[in-house]
Amino acid sequence: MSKAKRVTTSNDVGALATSPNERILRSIHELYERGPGGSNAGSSRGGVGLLDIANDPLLRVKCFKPRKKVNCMIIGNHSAGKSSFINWYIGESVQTTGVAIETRGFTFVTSGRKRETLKGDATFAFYDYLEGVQDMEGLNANIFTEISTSKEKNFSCVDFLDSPGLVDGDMEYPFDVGKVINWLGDHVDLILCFFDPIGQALCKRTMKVIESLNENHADKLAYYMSKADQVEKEHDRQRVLIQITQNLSSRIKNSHAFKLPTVYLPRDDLTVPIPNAIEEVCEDIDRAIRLTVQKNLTSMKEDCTRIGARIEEVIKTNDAHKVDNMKRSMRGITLMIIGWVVMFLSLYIAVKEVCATPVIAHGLRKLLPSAPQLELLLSKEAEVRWLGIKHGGAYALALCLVIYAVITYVKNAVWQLHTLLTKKELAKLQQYQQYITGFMKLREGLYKEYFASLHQSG
Ligand SMILES: Nc1nc2c(ncn2[C@@H]2O[C@H](COP(=O)(O)OP(=O)(O)OP(=O)(O)O)[C@@H](O)[C@H]2O)c(=O)[nH]1
Ligand SMILES: [Mg+2]
Repeated sequence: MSKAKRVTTSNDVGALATSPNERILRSIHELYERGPGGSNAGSSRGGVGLLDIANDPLLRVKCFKPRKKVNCMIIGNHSAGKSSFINWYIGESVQTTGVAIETRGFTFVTSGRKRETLKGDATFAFYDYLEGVQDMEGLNANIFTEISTSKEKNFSCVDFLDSPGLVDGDMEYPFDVGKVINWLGDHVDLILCFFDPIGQALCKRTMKVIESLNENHADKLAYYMSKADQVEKEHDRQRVLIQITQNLSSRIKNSHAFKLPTVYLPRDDLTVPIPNAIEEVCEDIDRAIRLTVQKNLTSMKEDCTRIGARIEEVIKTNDAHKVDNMKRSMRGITLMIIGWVVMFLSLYIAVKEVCATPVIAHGLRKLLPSAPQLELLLSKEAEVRWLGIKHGGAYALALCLVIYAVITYVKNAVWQLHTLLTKKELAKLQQYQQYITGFMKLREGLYKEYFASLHQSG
């Protein structure tokens, strides 16, 4: 069965994924990397992915592989409950928590088949977007990846990024923490900001980081008052909320949409009821996942359209080149024939001139004494036969040679042919067109699946 035909099945990629969003994200990723056949597509490295087509030297379309997971960074003051939230979300204590300054570096927490900890170099290799900060002093020794086998909530669609707690004063970070957070802000999809009521909710460093993140990524930021259960009295909580809000309001954009829900890790031993919006944090993560699914589906459509248009352009250009090559060849052949005529004339003049020289003429008379045409060629007039000019033959010969040189130059300039696609290349492009049609169909299938999942959850 041809690869193009295989494109019509939709569910052979991402089959291991459980939730629809996870399945769709994985499928899109697979389609970019290995194509619809995935690892079963025959060749040793799988089928033809969208990236393979885009990167083909015949096309060279810039195209980026969409992410398989949503990247969610958590920032906030020291001891705001960042690591505890991640542990709670995945239902496993992968991150150390406590009242001391626990997290001194950055830790990615991701789902995988085996519990594993990756150090700096491996983390940089795992998250290729970190390339820009790879050489930053002090970061390599303070960046890790924790791989967890947890399947809790939507963890399979999220990569958490735990950041060092922000504090004011003498605290020395082994790297420029503000710079790294800002840099990461450009690459993650969601930034959760935790403010705890007791700690340094008004920490200047936190405020500064939030202010600069707001400049470009206001829409990625979500704010929470964490560890709200530590303040039992309602009016105390309100006071803290007002204080944090006042501090933030001058530093954040779209403050009209500003929300600061109170959250804490669920517990059964509360003496007074305290509102807990922890589900809102999960909902924000879910929303980011849905947005990423939509974004990836849109990117895939755009990429397919761009690649399809590029294939058409290459084929059209090749057709136009074929016609142009014909025209150029006709002009070249015409000039070549004219050149030959001029060259023939030059030769004729040259022979006449040479024969007219006394030594050659004498030799010829001796050699062919009875040739009737010979005298005509060798007559004294031969020297003046070109427009009555003495040595006119030599001038005429020179002129012919110059004309010949000019014609040859023009012919060479005109007769330059475009390189055309080989039959094999053309066939490959036509096959790519079929693949792209198949990718679009698959994408439509994924879109339907996505909408169906919205109805189910709604
Ligand atoms: N009461 C209460 N305590 C919490 C909550 N979340 C975390 N804690 C406690 O707060 C302390 C600090 O929590 P961490 O998760 O280590 O805080 P962090 O923000 O990661 O701290 P750093 O890594 O130092 O920046 C720990 O003792 C947690 O048990 C919460 O919702 N309620
Ligand atoms: Mg921590």
